[in-house]
Amino acid sequence: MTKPIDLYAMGWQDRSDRVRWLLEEMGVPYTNHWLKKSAGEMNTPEYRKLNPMGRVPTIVDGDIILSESAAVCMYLADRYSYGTLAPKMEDVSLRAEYTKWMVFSVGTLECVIARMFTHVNTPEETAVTHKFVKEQSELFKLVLNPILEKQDYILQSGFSAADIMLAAVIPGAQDYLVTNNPPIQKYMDRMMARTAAIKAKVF
Ligand SMILES: N[C@@H](CCC(=O)N[C@@H](CS)C(=O)NCC(=O)O)C(=O)O
Repeated sequence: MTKPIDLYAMGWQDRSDRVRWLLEEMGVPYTNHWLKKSAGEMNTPEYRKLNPMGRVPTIVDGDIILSESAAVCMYLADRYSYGTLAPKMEDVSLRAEYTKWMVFSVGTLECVIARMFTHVNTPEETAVTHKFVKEQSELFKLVLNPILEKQDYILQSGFSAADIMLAAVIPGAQDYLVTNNPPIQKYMDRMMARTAAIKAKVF
């Protein structure tokens, strides 16, 4: 690596937090570029060249320009922590589990949680949304609790980028998934205590 990775973000608590956390865990040098949405900085021709949708996070790592937080974290962990924060391809079953949790975090968990920001335009709609998130959270507990009751991290092999993705997303459903649910509460306590997470101001 010749130059620090450029990380484009809006603020500490957007989806760039998980990327920053991973970079801190790996000790990979990076430069934060804080974009002010209100000043149109996500809409400039220069930024749209990096991310045509004008969203964050985006990274530039040499010739690589990449967006989508899960893809960014998978790329970075493979490139800079292969075999440690990202299981190796030859560890077939571990790698399969890892990939599942990376995709689950954004494709299943975050999709549901995101409704609480968008489907809340009237009191009636808000009630329906919260009922849905509550019900879905019961399903999430069915897959997460048995694992976190028996191990500290989502993979049996130990802490990985999959924990970063999961733990960065879970707090969005705090009331339904974490509160009064000791396995996930304790997991989140462990994640929030990590030096890299504190440095990256994820929580
Ligand atoms: N699936 C994408 C979602 C990216 C996304 O929507 N990011 C938000 C910030 S967390 C954003 O850039 N929103 C644009 C806006 O608010 O105008 C990812 O995981 O990176």
